[in-house]
Amino acid sequence: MDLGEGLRQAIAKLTRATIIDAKTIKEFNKDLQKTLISADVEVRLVLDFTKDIEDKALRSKPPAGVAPTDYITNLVYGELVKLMGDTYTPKLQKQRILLSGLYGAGKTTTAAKLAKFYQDRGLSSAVICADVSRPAAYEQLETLAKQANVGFFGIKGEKDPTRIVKEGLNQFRDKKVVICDTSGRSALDSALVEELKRVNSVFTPDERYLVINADIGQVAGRQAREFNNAVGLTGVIVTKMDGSGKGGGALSATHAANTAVAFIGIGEKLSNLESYDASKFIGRLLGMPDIASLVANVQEAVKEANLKPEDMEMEELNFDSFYSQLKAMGKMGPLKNVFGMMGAPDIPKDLVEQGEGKLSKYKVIIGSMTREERKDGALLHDPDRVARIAKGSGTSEKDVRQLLTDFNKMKKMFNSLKNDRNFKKRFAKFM
Ligand SMILES: Nc1nc2c(ncn2[C@@H]2O[C@H](COP(=O)(O)OP(=O)(O)OP(=O)(O)O)[C@@H](O)[C@H]2O)c(=O)[nH]1
Ligand SMILES: [Mg+2]
Repeated sequence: MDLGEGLRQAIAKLTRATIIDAKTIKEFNKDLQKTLISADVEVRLVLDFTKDIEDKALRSKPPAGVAPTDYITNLVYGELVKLMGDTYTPKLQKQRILLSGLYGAGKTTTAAKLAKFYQDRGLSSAVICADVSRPAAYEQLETLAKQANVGFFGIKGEKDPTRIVKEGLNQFRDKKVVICDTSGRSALDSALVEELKRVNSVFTPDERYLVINADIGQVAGRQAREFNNAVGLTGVIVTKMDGSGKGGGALSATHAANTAVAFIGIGEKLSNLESYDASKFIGRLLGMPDIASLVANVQEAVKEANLKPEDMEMEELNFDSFYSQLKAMGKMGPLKNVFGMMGAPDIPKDLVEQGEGKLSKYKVIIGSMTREERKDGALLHDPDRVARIAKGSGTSEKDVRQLLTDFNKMKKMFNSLKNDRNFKKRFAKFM
């Protein structure tokens, strides 16, 4: 279970309680502790956190007209934001950015993402490859820079990173943002510190960001502290927030180490980078709508998925509508986040990430169903029908059963969205 899901479940349980007393709060806190610790938030931080909630929830009374559970939810929200750090406002001005970090943290990808981030905001950008250790580092960054449509500089085979940086800076004098990618190591050793210091002295960066992978969880705190002591950081970038259950641990530990999270990486694509905003991040985890980014995301996603408000007034799902819905889902990558922000977060990941191959297979399978079967999925509990459809469509029974599984998942999700009046109201309001 991920952090958001755990938090939402704890709050849902609290909402169902008839009275809020010391015992309910204690139990609620226990749920919070479990989910935070499983997200790898440091135990000490978790205990402080739940103690604060207990103190506040028991000592203060909700203001008139506010339901106790809403009051406590808000309290939790506020405390989580405090736990996970501050908002970072990227400076939209001329600057040099140095990235450092251990092997595979996401430095090279992030270099290109950052260049795109600033260039999309009107600042011409370029990247320099000063990673002289990793084979093919040059090609990797060159390819990414091309994709991002930003400048690239490197010298193949050059072993002195300071020479590369000097020439790169010379070449990019008229660029507004220049980002330097550096060598990784398996640990922060003296050789890495030495190399970073040398690059630092010729590059003279305005920002020195440490790139870390969310998967390392609370170890992020120690790493941030060590790099900060060695080379002086202006911020930390936490990547792979999309794929890790330990992101909460990494963020809280970074914050506790007195270093600021500047950006988060939320996917492999070059556009999957966000400047860090703790309240937005927590709001999303809790399924509380964040109005500004919600509107922007909805507009973008709706345009892309060709979705109309009527689509939310769905009839009972059947195989006729399944294929078109599945196809729309595929285009709805961004909508997944939007749903999350509107408080209906848990769309099965595999439904959104259908590959083209699977889709076309499903199309022929559905084409081999009789009209009755298409209208009434229950008929397909019959193994003879499954065998016939597999044969007719030139697929296997396993494929047909996979389709049935996906179908049932989507049906379940549609039903829960349909019955969620709040979600529908919010959705309609934003369209
Ligand atoms: N899902 C996801 N993958 C990411 C993210 N950022 C980077 N990656 C992937 O992580 C892998 C490693 O990324 P790199 O950018 O090569 O990491 P690096 O720190 O430059 O690695 P070295 O140069 O070997 O030290 C790549 O496959 C990236 O696509 C992210 O935010 N989300
Ligand atoms: Mg690299």
